[in-house]
Amino acid sequence: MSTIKSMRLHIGLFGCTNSGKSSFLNTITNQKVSIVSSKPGTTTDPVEKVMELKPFGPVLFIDTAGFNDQSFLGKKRTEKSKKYFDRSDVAILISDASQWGKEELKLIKIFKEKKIPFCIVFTKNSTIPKDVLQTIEKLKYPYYIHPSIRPNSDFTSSITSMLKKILPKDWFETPKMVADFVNKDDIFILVIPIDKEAPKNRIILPQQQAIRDILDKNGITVVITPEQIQVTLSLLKKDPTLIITDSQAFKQVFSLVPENIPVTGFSILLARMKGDLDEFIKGIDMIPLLEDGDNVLIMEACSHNPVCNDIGREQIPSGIKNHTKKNIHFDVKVGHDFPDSLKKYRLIIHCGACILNRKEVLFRINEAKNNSVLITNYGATLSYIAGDSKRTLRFINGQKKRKKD
Ligand SMILES: Nc1nc2c(ncn2[C@@H]2O[C@H](COP(=O)(O)OP(=O)(O)OP(=O)(O)O)[C@@H](O)[C@H]2O)c(=O)[nH]1
Ligand code: SF4
Ligand SMILES: [Mg+2]
Repeated sequence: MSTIKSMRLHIGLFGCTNSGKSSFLNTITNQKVSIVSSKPGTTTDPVEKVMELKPFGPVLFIDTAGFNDQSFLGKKRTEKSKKYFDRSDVAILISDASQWGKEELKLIKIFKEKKIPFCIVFTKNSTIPKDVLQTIEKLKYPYYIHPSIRPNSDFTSSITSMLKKILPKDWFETPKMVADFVNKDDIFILVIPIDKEAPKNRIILPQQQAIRDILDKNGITVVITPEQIQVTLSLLKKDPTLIITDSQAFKQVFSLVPENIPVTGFSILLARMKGDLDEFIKGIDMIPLLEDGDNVLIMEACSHNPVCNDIGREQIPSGIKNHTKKNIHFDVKVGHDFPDSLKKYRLIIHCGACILNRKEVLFRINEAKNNSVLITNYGATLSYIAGDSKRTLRFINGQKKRKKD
């Protein structure tokens, strides 16, 4: 199973036009990924490239447009590149030392404000002015002087050792989807509806991840459709440790599974892994408080999934309206661009965010907090509409408490 993009370390390449960002990307990947030219403003839209980079495993490099492009289109490109700050786990500031100046300092200020660990790569073999070097050394910013634009192992190992220095210590301990719940021979039932909306001939990534986590810990996975719940429970000699269901099947699962057997959803586990489940739970408490005329933002991270399409546009709006009996207005926004203004909303309901990295999900949660808007996700909302959001959270809360004790 290849690592999904959202789980890779995201490394943003930022700097002025012509500083050598695209050359850096091509050098480190040893491929012609980005167009390089001596004309400033060559990279217009950010370019993403995945690669295996030891010891981090799979990473995603993001080559951005030059930060100092003041032309009309340049400003638009810069705006687009700025969105990548919120997706970058770490940043590399690429600079032609002879041009070092206020744009570089502006970028460093942004990295600090946004708490993005960063390092500096000086390109073009140009001499770094003494005062610049002194300041950088005094502030202990890791830097590397890139002697040539040809790939070589020294170059790669210098970059990786810089990245290792700046990466937060907990990066290598990214929470797993279910691994921390699993003991040897525990039984986990995964409920996956195979209806017309199910992707053809495959199961989706959160389901794959759950299976892999359970296998890693020598647990036992039983994968079934909702129609097989009763027969499966009757065939098992012991109760399953947990039933994990697709959000679409909450109602059916709640009605068929005895209360003593814990139930949760893939999207709840995904929220725990990538986001802040506690914030999403607070968001759920907002639903019964919604009033006539309130605006709710439905936020989907991508537009290609017909299941999410139906959940965001049909199931959740009609479920909430039926539940609250209020005339609530729903806006749907799709894609990587989170709206700049959230002021008009009382609640944000985010999709499962399977294509976003943890950094971006946390950024969105933070933006909601900064605008005093509560936020929750599809899974938590669907379990609420199905009548028992507390049940889907009970097991996770119990595990959390057990860990604390
Ligand atoms: N000698 C030398 N030239 C370099 C180096 N890095 C980049 N260049 C040259 O600098 C010019 C600009 O390089 P790019 O990699 O396109 O720069 P960029 O930062 O991506 O530029 P924009 O896309 O315009 O923002 C090209 O002519 C490169 O060949 C380097 O380390 N040494
Ligand atoms: S959960 Fe979000 S990111 Fe994942 S497929 Fe659905 S809309 Fe796309
Ligand atoms: Mg470029």
